[in-house]
Amino acid sequence: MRILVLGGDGYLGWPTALHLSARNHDVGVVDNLVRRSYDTELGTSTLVPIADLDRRASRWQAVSGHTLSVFDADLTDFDAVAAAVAGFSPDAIVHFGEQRSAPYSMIDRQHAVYTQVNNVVGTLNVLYAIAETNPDIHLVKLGTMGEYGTPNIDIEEGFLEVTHNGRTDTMPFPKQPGSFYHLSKVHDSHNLAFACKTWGLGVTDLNQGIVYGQETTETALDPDLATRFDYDAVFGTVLNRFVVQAVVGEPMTIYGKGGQTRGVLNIRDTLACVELALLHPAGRGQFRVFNQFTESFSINQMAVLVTEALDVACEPVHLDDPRVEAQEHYYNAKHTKLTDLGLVPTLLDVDIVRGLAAIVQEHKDRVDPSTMIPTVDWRAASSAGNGSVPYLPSEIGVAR
Ligand code: NAD
Ligand code: USQ
Repeated sequence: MRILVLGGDGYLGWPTALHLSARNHDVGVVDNLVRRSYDTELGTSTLVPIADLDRRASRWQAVSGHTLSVFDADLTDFDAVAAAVAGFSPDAIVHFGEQRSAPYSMIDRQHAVYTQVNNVVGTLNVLYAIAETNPDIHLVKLGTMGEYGTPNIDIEEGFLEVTHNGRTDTMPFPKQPGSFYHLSKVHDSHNLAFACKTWGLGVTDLNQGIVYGQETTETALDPDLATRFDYDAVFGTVLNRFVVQAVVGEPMTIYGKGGQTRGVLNIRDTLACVELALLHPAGRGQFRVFNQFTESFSINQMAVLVTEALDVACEPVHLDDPRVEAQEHYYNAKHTKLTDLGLVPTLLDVDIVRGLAAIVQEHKDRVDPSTMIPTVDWRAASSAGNGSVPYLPSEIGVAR
């Protein structure tokens, strides 16, 4: 297949591009490198150093013999998206290219607006580019399990059969997202479903859980092929953060009671799931939803697992939860569609945690503990910045 990976310079997009290229697909990578500018804005940095995109691509060619086509394009610029799609002529597009941090979207009005414009407009442009260029292109779009929130009923894979006043219909599962970022994914999902119905596009919406891990088979081949690893309080996700905190001797930061339960998956399973979705495409006019995670844990359980796996010097701390979220709740989310297609999960255990800790250990001199303290307060609605994170609104979305 010819596959265009949008957001292909990011944590997940880069290893996915390599994974697909290694399997002899022709892969193009689209990115405007904005993720690197959030680091400049926030004063943060990936724990594992990463090469620039051109160097990554040329190193991959040297190591594997495969060429990656690189497109420097902002998805909110329709002409640039259309040129990349027409120029590469893909059979499928994998769309990772969004602002993906919930805390970043909750910093203040500018960051909320930026996140929703970037994500919703970018995805709309991709849909239009597909519809105009070649409606047979299968779009595999990264959504999030956080679209559903934490309802007091079982979470189905995308749709719920509802009987109301004696009549029955299958409806999109109700959405109760917990941040302006997660809301952007809900808006995307509605736009995707509408485009499938209206233009007959074929789309797979992957409602992915929290990803942990850093190394994949291909990224391990050369330091210049490494993918990023975020541990700061804005972009770092919980398990990755706990492992870094444990290695450097900082307390693991449990927000609130720690009964928040989430679906998680290993970074290697992200690659496998995307590949399965590509190999078994949605048909024309079909809007599919897969819940992409392999197991679920409460935050307290994650802290216990890391404590058991590593020689942890500090007790975890329960901080006041900076987010507005249920801290104890029912959670039973279905996730059978990808295993039905053949996914063999890589489950979290002490060996996986130790493997990740070894990577952290190698780079622990790069850890800046000050960036691990949560400063974004969900309850503070500010149109002028909450003062805790330095940023230049005029640069958001254009800084390189
Ligand atoms: P990331 O921030 O590391 O990568 C996203 C990439 O998209 C970056 O390289 C960024 O520069 C690029 N990008 C953003 N806006 C763009 C635009 N307008 N034009 C072109 N490129 C743009 O994020 P990630 O962790 O790799 O996540 C990838 C996708 O997976 C996101 O859509 C995210 O919502 C989803 N997801 C991630 C996780 C996780 O735990 N990391 C979990 C569930 C879902
Ligand atoms: N949490 C802690 N301590 C921490 C960090 C987080 O207790 O130090 C808690 C949070 O309060 C939350 C949970 O852990 O309840 C998850 O937080 P997170 O930052 O690990 O993940 P989240 O904000 O949900 O976002 C991440 C990715 C996002 C993706 C989402 C999948 O950044 O792109 O969409 O995971 S999901 O959670 O299924 O929505």
